[in-house]
Amino acid sequence: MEFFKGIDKIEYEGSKSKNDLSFKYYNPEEVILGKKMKEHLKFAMSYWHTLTGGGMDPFGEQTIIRSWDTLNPMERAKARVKAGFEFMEKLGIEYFCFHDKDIAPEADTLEEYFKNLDEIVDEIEKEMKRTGIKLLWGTSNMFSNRRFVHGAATTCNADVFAWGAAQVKKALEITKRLNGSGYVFWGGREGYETLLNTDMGLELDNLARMLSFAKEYANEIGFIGQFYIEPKPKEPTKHQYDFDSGTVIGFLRKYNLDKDFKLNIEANHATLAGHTFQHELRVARINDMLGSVDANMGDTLLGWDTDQFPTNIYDSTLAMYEILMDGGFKEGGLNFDSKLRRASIDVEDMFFAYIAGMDTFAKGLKIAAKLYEDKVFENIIKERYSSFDTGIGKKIVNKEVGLKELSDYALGLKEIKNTSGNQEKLEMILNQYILG
Ligand code: XUL
Ligand code: CO
Repeated sequence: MEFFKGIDKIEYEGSKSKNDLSFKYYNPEEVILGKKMKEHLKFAMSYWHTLTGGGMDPFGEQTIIRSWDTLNPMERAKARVKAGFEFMEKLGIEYFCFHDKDIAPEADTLEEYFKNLDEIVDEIEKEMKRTGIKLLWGTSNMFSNRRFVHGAATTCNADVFAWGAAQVKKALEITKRLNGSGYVFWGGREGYETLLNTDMGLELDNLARMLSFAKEYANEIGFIGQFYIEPKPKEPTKHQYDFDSGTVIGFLRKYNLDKDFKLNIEANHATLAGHTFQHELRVARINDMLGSVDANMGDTLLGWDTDQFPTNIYDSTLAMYEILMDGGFKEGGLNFDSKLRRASIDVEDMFFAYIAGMDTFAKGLKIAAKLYEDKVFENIIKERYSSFDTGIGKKIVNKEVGLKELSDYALGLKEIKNTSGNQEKLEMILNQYILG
C-alpha cells in the first residue's frame, strides 16, 4: 500500500526549479571537500514528530490527521512503519531515529509492552533490509507516561527508577538488534520544579547511576554504538539537569562518564538556554564531545520549544562550519527533531518541511565548506591571538611564568596597544559568502 500517492521520489533540480517538490540545493551525490553531500549531512527522520505528531498544543486537540490514525493501535503502528520507510525513500533519507514509545503502543504490563515492541521491530527490520535505511539512534521515552511524574532516573520513587531501567534495557537491546549507531538520553523529566521537595544531590547521583548501568549493560550485550546526552535547559521541567553543553560536560566529568558519552546538540534547546546553536556546538567541539545534531529552530518571539523545521541559512552555515571543523560526523548525523505547524495539515506539508530543512542544511554545508577551505575565520583568529605565539604570550602558554614574573613584565610595560575585533567586517565577509 502506498501512503503518499501522487508524490514521486524527490529529486535535485537546482535553485532555479519552480517545482516545490524538488530539492533546490540538496544534491546527495555532489562531492564537497572530497565527500558526498549525503555523507556530510547524514539526514535522519524523527519517527515521533513525523509519524506520530498530530499538531496538538496545550489549548487544542489533534489537527493533523493521517490515513493510519483510524486503525487500531497495533495496526496503526505497523502502518506507520510502512509509511515512514516510504517517506524516507521518497526523500532519499538514509537514517531514522525513534523512542520506544513512538514505534509501538504501551500496555498495562511491561511484558505486553515489550511484546508489542518486538512485533513492530520485526516489521522495522524487514523494511531496513528492503531499503538499506539505517538507524542513527534509538532512545527510550521516560517522560510521557504519568508514571514518570517525578522523573525517571531522578525520581523520588525507586520502583519508577527500576521501571525506567527496564525500558532503557529493552531500548538498548532493540537499538543493538537494529544495528543503531547510537543511543540518546534526553532527560525529559530529569529536573525539578521546586527545591523545597528535592534532594538534588541524590537525584544527580541517581542520574549518573542510570547512565553507568546503561553503559555496563551495553558492554555486556556488545552494543558498541555511541552514547549521547541531549542538553536542554527547561521544558518540561522548570529546571532540567542537562541544562546545556557546559553543564552536561561538567556532570559527566564529575561522575567519570565523559569518555563514554558525546553530546547530541539540538538547535532550539541551545536558544532556550540563551545560547546560539553555534555556541553549543563549539563548546561540544572543543571538548571532543560533538556527536550528533537535532536540527530545528525556535521562534525568537517565543520562549518555548517550537521545534520548527530549520530555514535559517545563517544558523545552518555556522552549524555546518563547526561540524566541518570537527572533522565531520562520525557515528552521529543530522536528525530533524522538527515538527509541522499545527495548521500545516496536508500530507504534502511533510515533504515541503523536510525539503526546506534539507535544502537549508545543504546550502549551509556548501557555504561552510567555502569558508572552511578559504580559512576565513581561522586565519583571522590565528592573527588575533598571535601575541601568544611569541614572547611573554608563549611563556604564559607554556606555563614558564607565574604571577611574579608576569607582574615584573607588566611593571615594565609603557603602553598597552589593543587591536580591533573587526566584528562588523567579519559579519560583512560572512554575508558575502552567504549571499554569493
Ligand atoms: C525534546 C527532544 C526529544 C529528544 C529525544 O525536546 O528534543 O525529542 O530529541 O528524546
Ligand atoms: Co531533540
